[in-house]
Amino acid sequence: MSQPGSPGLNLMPWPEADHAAFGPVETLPLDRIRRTIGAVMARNWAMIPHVTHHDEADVTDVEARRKAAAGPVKLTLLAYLVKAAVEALRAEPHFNASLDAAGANLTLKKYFHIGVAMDTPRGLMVPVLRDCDRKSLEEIATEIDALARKAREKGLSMAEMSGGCFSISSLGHIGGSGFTPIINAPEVAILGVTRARWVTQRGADDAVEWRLMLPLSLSYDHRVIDGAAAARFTRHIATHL
Ligand code: CAO
Repeated sequence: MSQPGSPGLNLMPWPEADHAAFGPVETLPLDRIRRTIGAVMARNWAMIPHVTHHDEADVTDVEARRKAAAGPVKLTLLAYLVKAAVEALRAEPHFNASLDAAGANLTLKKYFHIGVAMDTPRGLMVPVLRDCDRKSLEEIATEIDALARKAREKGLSMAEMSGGCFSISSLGHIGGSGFTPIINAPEVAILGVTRARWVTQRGADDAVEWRLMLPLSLSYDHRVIDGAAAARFTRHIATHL
């Protein structure tokens, strides 16, 4: 609803087109979950001024350690990213925050609940892992695995998807070199992760070194966060990894 003195979104009506006039078509009704996801995405994209900051993390050593780990739990890169996000939130507390609907008050959170985007047959779901500052890498990896199974097989409750501080959307197992993740309101930032790739770098004495670099794409709410803070936050994640 427009406020007095505010122009509102002032959008043109949606273009009506007779697609069948141009060739054969098939119309599929969207199910309830797809419509809800669409309405949430459209609201967040239209109401939050997004900027996406891109950076890379050198994950050569963390990947070597991860693959060498011989415990009963398979450690995933995502679990390391969750822990790195906690450290970045500690260093930049304005990222662990929510803006109210009037844009007048910022609530700073003293807990570390991290949402993880999951691709399921029902559509995108973002379960929230609670108190990630107090959990080990093994516990986080185990919880992500259990939530991913539950999300795919039975779906998740609203309670399991509420109360997050910050979200991570990892597409690295599929591919990509960067994207603009949409902020999961009322959070103020989200990290997108795409496929790690081997690159050559100039090492000591001009030697050529191969390093595994992970692309990081941080979308942030520019009403709350400035570009310099976003660059620092992304560096915190990269250095922590
Ligand atoms: N670069 C290269 N390889 C990667 C990688 C990256 N960034 N991230 C994961 N991989 C590899 C892993 O090494 C693993 O390979 P191995 O089996 O050979 O070890 C494989 O991909 C699977 O990784 P994983 O088991 O660690 O899975 P994950 O933690 O990356 O992802 C889950 C789990 C549930 C988050 C994911 O399946 C998913 O649903 N992601 C979709 C998120 C999404 O849809 N985001 C979009 C939101 S906006 O629409």
